[in-house]
Amino acid sequence: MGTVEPQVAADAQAAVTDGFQLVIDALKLNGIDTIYGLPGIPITDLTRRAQAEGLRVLSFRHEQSAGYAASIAGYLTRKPGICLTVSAPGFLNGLNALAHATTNCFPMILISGSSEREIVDLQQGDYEEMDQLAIAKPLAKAAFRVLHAEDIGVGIARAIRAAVSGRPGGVYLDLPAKLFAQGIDAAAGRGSLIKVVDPAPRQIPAPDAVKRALDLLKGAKKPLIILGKGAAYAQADADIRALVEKTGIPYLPMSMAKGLLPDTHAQSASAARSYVLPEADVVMLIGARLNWLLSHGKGKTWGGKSHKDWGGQKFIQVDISPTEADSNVRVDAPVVGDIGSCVSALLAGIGSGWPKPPAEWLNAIAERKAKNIAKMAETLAQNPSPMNFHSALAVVRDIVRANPAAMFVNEGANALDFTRSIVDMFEPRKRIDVGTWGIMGVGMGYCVAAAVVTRQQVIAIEGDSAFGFSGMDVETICRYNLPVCVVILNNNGVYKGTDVNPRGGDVAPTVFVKDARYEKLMQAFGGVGVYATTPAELRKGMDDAIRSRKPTLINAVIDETAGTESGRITSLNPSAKKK
Ligand SMILES: Cc1ncc(C[n+]2csc(CCOP(=O)(O)OP(=O)(O)O)c2C)c(N)n1
Ligand SMILES: [Mg+2]
Repeated sequence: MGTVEPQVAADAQAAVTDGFQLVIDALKLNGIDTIYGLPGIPITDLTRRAQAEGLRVLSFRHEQSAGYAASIAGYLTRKPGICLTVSAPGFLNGLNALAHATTNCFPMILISGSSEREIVDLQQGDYEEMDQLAIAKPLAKAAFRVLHAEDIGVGIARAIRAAVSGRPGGVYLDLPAKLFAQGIDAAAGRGSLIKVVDPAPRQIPAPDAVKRALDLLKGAKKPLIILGKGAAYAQADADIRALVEKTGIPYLPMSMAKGLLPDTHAQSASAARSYVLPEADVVMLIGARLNWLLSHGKGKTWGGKSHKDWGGQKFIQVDISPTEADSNVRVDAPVVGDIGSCVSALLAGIGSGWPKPPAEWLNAIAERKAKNIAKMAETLAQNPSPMNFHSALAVVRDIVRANPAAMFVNEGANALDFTRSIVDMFEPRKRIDVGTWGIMGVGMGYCVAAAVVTRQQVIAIEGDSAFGFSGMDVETICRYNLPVCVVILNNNGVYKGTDVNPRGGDVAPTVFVKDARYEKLMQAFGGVGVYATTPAELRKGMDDAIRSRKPTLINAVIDETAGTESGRITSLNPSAKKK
């Protein structure tokens, strides 16, 4: 008898599974291999068991960084990035990233543990009490809660579908503490899991919509194509390039669409942006929205007489969402479908022998481009002391050209705007940045996810303020020994380091500690820290980092007078009449 009893007990154990296990099994069944999160009640054992089951569990120092990592992993892979947090405060820390994912159309699932429903709903003061589902709803594309272990399969399937289908976005999944320990029959548990079939079904555009768009494009005298990050997300790189090249139409890449075609491409109109926007007569938007980043498609940027006037352009809008068209100005030819299917249908309609745009238009753009590029080359060739944004970014530009496969992270104000225009990208989905909101704090989370997902070298160009939002996660970079080279363009503050408080006392709100030694932060965790005051020192630091693949932070000291208020969006900043 004594030898039989343990066997019976083991069998009984194997016949039962629990909520922890079912969450892990459901994620694995759907090809999810990485969790970005931060442990604590009630999800600590979930992180342990997920790791034991072969999932990669990346632990951060703040949920916001974990969330940003998950969001960009979703963008890069077209699979939902998973962020896992504890209840109330951990959930709230992750929520910023969830909203960011929804706004930027990145597929992400924020999974948060939550406290006891009975106590939360009666507001009896539970540990980390909060009605998380209600709070997440307005910020997420969808939000679900699972109360019973047998519903975990459905809950995760619904979350995956909601995150990646149609226009992708952030999804919230609420898992109360009690769920994790619930035991159910193992066979029933297995049977309840769902492997999602075709999670992001293709959406084929209607042939008449494609024809309407091509007819409009064919009649254009000054056509322009604008590529947005939706186009980059689609991973239809060869077709997008073929569409641009076969039509011969000049194109502008939005920030994260840089590199879809190499920025040095003859048809790129980036260096003549302020000429082509007001001059174009037909504009085809591919995965780009007419939001603030494109001045809402109207006003002076587009040649309108005043702030809200139409510039006269006709728009073709290729987008997954049928409600995107007409959001800001009239769209004459909406083409609704997934970008890959739309571009391939447009390509088929174009066939061969599509007439090139009038030479007059192409020559006018080429002339502006040449002039602006020559002017920029002159500025970049200068070597002022102290180093400024241009002389530092001339180095970064060379290094990215020599390492086109490296992932490139960028945030800040001047540190963002100068970098975006100076540093060319050569391959799709290499540049990841502040996105639709111009959000600060994505930096270190993006670095971790970019390194983990792509296994490529990561280069991050960070404003000193931008870096501070997620700076502690350099420890995470060191802990996982990731090939990340962070360059801080350090001008002692937000926009610049020269503001003074007229009353004396505290320093001005935009100013930081002068000559802060950020590189020591990286050294504290075993990484390489470099203090660079010249382009030569910066170049050596970056070269060494890329050669060694060691976590590296370069504190690049920039002239503190070099920036402008709000970088390139000064016009959006209400300025007090009385200073
Ligand atoms: C989450 C968040 N908080 C605040 C801001 C406002 N903001 C825009 S840029 C910026 C920092 C700019 O300074 P820095 O990163 O040092 O870049 P610089 O212009 O100095 O190169 C701030 C705080 C923001 N965009 N996002
Ligand atoms: Mg700064």
